[in-house]
Amino acid sequence: MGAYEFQIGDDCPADVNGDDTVNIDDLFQILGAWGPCEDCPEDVNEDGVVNIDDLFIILGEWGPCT
Ligand SMILES: [Ca+2]
Ligand SMILES: [Ca+2]
Repeated sequence: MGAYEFQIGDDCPADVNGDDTVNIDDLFQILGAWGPCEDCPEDVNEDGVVNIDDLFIILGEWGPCT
């Protein structure tokens, strides 16, 4: 019963740069896109804003995606 029960299909939403790993690069990309952002890969939960919620998802999904 994790705090973030993300269903990962054939893609990993927290992997914002698409290298199949959630790591510091994705975290920095989140920080770089911080703020209102529509249709951005950095907006992991797709609520139109890149913020702490997306950062926590990144941390929860940390590591290889597959
Ligand atoms: Ca990545
Ligand atoms: Ca978001």
